[in-house]
Amino acid sequence: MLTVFSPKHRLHHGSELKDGAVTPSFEAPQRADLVLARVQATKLGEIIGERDFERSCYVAAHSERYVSFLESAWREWAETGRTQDALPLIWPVRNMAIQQEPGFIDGKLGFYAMDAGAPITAGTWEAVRSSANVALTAMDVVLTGARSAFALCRPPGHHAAREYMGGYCYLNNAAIAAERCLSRGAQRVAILDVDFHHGNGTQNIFYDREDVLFASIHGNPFVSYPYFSGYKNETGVGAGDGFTVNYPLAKGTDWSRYFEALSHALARVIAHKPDFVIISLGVDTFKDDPISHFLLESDDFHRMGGCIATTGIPTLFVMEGGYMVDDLGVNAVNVLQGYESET
Ligand code: OKP
Ligand code: ZN
Repeated sequence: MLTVFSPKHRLHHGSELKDGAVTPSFEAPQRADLVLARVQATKLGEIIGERDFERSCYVAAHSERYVSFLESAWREWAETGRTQDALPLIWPVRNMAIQQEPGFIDGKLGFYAMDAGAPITAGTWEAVRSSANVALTAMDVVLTGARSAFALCRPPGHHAAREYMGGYCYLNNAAIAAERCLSRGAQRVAILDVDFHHGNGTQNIFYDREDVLFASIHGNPFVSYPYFSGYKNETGVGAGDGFTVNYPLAKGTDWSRYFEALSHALARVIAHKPDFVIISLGVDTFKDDPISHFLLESDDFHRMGGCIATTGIPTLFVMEGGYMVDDLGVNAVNVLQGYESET
């Protein structure tokens, strides 16, 4: 399987609030470098760099004003004389003016964010853009006939919605890749999100759409981030009703219970008859992940890849989360090798 990777991901390294204190983010540059090292060590396949894509490819999944905000946020923040990461400190909530973009950067940060987990630094936009370009480049490899490809994206994307960032995510790489398929003639796409956290951003982008199925297996939002999205009764709206499928699972979920949900989700994916499948590949379902509560073992990721291969549909893997860095490379590449062993 071919891998697409950009060293530009290293331009983004931010901080986050953990237990009320500012600390270096779990979503650190070494993550992508460790996955790349494992791709190399296992000789998974060729590794290529990303191509550049038009801004309109990002706007296909996001609003114009949100992309403009991402492009200029660091400059606007730095112009006020501040040098630390830009983090929002106020958000529009129930019954506030949530349609009007503020004119000052501090207001814009809250307007375009769901949490304080997506800091903007000097290199953030370059890295974010490269991450989306990695996904687009890998998608094009599958669009031109490969049965699969691996987009080694960083930063991740699945919490980024049409008009907000959050949870380490800025541009939604998987959604941008899905829009790419459709613009290149695909009729239907399925996105299966196996990251521990609910892909609220991807759900948001396609919630009213019948052409893009979104299925997600994740920690029950009643007790897990992102808390306000990912319940079973969220099934889509309008024409999209029935095209969002959520599988919230309990803390302590192990492979046998995970496998049940995965089998259901894959059956739904196949029923959609998609031209392409996109996997939002988070491996923070691992038993030792520092911010998650599932119990998958490294071998289970190999099994997961084998299950995904049973669709027989061309598949793009897009890297999302996974924070136990000691095992991250093995776990992520196990999915890809498990997939290849069944094709
Ligand atoms: C990203 B992905 C807020 C940070 C809370 C965010 C977890 C994001 C997970 N200060 N933690 O789905 O792996
Ligand atoms: Zn996650």
